[in-house]
Amino acid sequence: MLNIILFGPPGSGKGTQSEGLIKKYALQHLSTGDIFRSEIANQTALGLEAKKFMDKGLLVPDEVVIGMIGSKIDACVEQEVKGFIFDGFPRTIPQAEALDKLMAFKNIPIKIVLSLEVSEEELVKRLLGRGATSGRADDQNEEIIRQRVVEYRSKTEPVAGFYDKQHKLTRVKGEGSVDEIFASLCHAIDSL
Ligand code: B4P
Repeated sequence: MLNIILFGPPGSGKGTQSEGLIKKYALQHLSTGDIFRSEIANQTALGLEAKKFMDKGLLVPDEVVIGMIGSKIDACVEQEVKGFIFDGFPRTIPQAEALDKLMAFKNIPIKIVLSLEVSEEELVKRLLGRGATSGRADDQNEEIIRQRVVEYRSKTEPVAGFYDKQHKLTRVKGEGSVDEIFASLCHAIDSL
């Protein structure tokens, strides 16, 4: 199974690049951000809990995220998918450890972690741009966007080191056109 983690700061293009990768490699997309936004739209208990954190630019607590992703993986494995693309997950070391355990138990390990590298100024510019048109609450205020970057630097960036130690991390330049970045990601996957 081709199991990929698409990693990077908020606004680095994980959602954008996932769209092309899913089509090219026939993968199952699991985006924790998309799942939370759908739960919020449906006003479920999970959505209401996640919203409290997302609106402030904070990460949703690990126990909420890990429980949710576990049941989504189980549902997909039953459908015999060709592989997963994890977009926006794992975002903390406990999430990475939980995912490793889960995938080892199912004997479907992570093959590659692709890290999109983008400067903070470019991230803020992209997210404010999206906030102006998408109505996404967490993209509308520069202070909240910068808080998301702070969360990323303190809690998420160490996850890159976790996978580097396993020799699974590939860093990819995340600035340039969407097509150029897509070509770099495909090159890394095809070199496996
Ligand atoms: P996510 O939904 O994961 O979103 P994101 O990090 O903001 O964006 P992404 O990197 O996918 O950027 P995109 O392609 O859309 O997270 C939202 C929130 O959910 C988090 O802050 C957190 O609160 C919560 N959450 C989610 N997962 C969690 C977890 N595991 N644990 C705890 N909390 C969790 O691109 C952004 C913009 O850039 C778009 O407008 C796009 O058009 C543009 N863009 C993309 N590529 C570009 C390029 N090459 N050039 C110019 N613009 C580009």
